[in-house]
Amino acid sequence: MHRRKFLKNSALTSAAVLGTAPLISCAETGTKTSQKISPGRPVTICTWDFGNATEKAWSVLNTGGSALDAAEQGVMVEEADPENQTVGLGGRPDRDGIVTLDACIMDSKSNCGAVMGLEGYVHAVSVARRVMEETPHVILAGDGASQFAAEQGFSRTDLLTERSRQEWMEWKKTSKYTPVINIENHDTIGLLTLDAKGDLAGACTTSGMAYKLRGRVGDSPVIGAGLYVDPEVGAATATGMGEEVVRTVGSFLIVELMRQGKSPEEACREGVHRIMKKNAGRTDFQIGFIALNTRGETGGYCIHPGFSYRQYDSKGHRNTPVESYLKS
Ligand code: SD4
Repeated sequence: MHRRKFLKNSALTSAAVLGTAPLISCAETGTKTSQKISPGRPVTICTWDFGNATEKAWSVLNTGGSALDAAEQGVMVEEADPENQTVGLGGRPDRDGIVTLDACIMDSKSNCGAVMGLEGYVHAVSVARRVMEETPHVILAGDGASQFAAEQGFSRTDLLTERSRQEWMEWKKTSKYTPVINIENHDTIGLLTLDAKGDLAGACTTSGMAYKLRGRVGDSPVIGAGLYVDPEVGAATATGMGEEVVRTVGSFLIVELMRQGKSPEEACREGVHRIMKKNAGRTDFQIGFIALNTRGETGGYCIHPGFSYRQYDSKGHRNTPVESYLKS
């Protein structure tokens, strides 16, 4: 059964159910699960099971494209997919029924760009890239970001699909302000790339927390929180409850842990644990990181509601619970 359908039809209370979703997708020669590490070979990974995104990124890398182009074009696949209700077109709206997008992009030279609360443009990542390349700034937000997108020639689109509108109308009927991020709303895409020249890049894009307060921005467009790239060490990106990732400057933390000698997998694990230590007693949110180092090694780590941990190695799909934080 398709994963999203499966989750929708489930009670969604047990970590075992949630554990069916892989945190990390890899691509090599067009497949999304295998990841052989060899010098000079490009690598790409992304959050969750967005095989089409990694395949696109892989095709860019495999034909000599740059890490930056691959990162952008990979996540654009999800931005354009109306069935993905947490990214781009068809994303779930905010509390007022308006879809707003957050995205950022970063390359090996510490060039970066971001948009926050962008309305009316599908490819937030491409607008973020223009901010990086065409302005002296790093972030544009709200109306200014939309104005910039228009000036750059992006075409305006209504991002709210009928499906997302209907769900929002249903939500309003009970309308207690409890935005959900830990269950179905966990499909933010963060994608990391290493090209044949050894350059790294990353991109992260999302419609954020469903039914969020108008103006709310999570971690995804915040450099250092949702995404970080350091040419000497590696790159990391986050998914899950953005507020917790911002508080801990999560992706920067993962890169710094790799700098200290940890593998991508170990760094992601340590980062998740640090966040959980600050949230003792809470079991209501999800946090995950994936990481890629300059040698092309990859890894990820995720906590699901109920505090069951899942660890992912460079094969990408090891869904074995490795420990329980509550017991330790
Ligand atoms: C946010 N981190 O806006 C994003 C949402 C997310 O998986 O990653 N969901 O907080």
